[in-house]
Amino acid sequence: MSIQRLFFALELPAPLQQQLVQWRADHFAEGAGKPVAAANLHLTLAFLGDVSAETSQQLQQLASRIIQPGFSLDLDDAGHWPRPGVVWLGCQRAPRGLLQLASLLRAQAARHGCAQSAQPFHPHITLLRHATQKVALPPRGFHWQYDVSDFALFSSTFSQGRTRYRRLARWPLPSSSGA
Ligand code: 2AM
Repeated sequence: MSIQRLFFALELPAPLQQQLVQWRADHFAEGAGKPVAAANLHLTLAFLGDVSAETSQQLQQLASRIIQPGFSLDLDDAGHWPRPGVVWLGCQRAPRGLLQLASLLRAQAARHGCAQSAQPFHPHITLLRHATQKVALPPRGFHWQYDVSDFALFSSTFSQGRTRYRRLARWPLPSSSGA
């Protein structure tokens, strides 16, 4: 049976990925860490780890039954976690819809044997990895906003020194106005 490394995440619109990459280049020193490729910028909702095709199918079926309106995400916060060496972008106030969706996916994953971190969920987009030294963060005042209208399941593979994410399935989060 094939095993895949999977995670549920929010995809970022391609123009926003490009804007973030530009902002990162403008505000972080070159040696600050290893930049995540533009196409790989995402917000993880639930990390599943290495799972069987059967578990993947079960979790996809549960994901397809989620009925939840979309929400607006304000990216207006950044931080540095020196221990995992992550520089991230996030939100000062996470929208309730985001927390609900992540909580549901994480609970479903845990029930299917995908161990979830004991750390509280802190929604973030990883910008730099291997950032274990002190990093100067840009002053507050930056802000990107986008409307989240779906979530997706991705596989992650690593080969020839590159991490590749591939979207396996996507589910809509309808507009809350019903439009
Ligand atoms: P990160 O960005 O904080 O490193 C795909 O690997 C995604 O899953 C990444 O966004 C990564 O989060 C997250 N991830 C990888 N390994 C993880 C783990 N052991 N626990 C929780 N999340 C993990």
